[in-house]
Amino acid sequence: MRKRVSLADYLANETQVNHVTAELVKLTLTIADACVDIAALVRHGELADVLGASGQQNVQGEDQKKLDIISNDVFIEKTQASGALAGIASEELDHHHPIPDTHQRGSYLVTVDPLDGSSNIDVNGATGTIFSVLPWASDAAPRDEDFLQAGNRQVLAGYCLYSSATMLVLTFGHGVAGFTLDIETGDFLLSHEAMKVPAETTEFAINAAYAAHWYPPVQRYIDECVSGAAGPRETDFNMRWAGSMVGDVHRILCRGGVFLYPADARMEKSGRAGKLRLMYEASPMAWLMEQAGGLAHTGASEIMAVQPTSLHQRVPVFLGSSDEVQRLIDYHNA
Ligand code: P6P
Repeated sequence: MRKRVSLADYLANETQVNHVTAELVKLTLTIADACVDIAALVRHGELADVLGASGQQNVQGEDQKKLDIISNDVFIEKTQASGALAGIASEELDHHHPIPDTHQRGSYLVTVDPLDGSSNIDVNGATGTIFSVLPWASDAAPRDEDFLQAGNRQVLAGYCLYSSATMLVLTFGHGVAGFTLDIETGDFLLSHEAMKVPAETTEFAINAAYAAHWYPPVQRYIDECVSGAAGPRETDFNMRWAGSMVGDVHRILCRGGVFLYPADARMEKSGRAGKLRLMYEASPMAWLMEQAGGLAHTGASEIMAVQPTSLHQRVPVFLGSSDEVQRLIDYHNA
């Protein structure tokens, strides 16, 4: 195999060229280490006796898988010791996790979905860890409300995809880079130098089971796609739905596509503005998409511009190939 750039070498270059701080480099390497540990647990599956339900529910009222809890514990245990963090907010915790006094507090906050798509875990489907890093300029310990920063304040966003290969994909605001885990050495090696999302696509991702509840702009968009060459789009479309945002987003970063998780009438009855969470799903994925030349929108606002009002706030999500996201924005404004 040809010599590839390691994550550590890539980060050293980011420090030189793009002034990524040593503290943020340390945090990135620690997050990568946590993901290597989670990947090992996911890869061993039933043999590691970590599959199945935990019998507990998280703040979202969702049944937690054993691996949801274990992944959360691994991520927190590793990153709280990095010396770069002042606090950790997780999908699996009602409130943020403060950094224990035994560890040095740092200049950053992280929000994390430790195991996105965990409903896939028992059927060996794609899952992932999604993370978003925000600045924290104070020496004081943060409060929950200090995490409520818009996506355009992120300094690092990324995910680790646990699938055929384990891949770390991240951005510091200078493009999107993908690293593939060499399971022999445990190193992430640069494999996708500058990921770009084509503006055009004929592939959409949505859970069509909820079609009866969609609002008109989404109904119109999907109807037109499904009408294919005989319809107003005058071309046939394909559909994919991974059941894991990380899996769908990675496919879109690799070959284009448009991902839709809209709010719908069903959710409105329960007061929810969508399913996906802003802080640790929509915002980090939105930055990756924009950095790769795509768009990310709620239908009413760029996702990166949404000012959060709560840690576990949900938003509608339309992201991916810019021509298709723009069409969805236009349909919402029609
Ligand atoms: P549905 C996983 O639970 C998740 O949060 C995302 O990763 C994924 O895109 C979505 O929910 C799947 O939702 O309603 O199709 O199960």
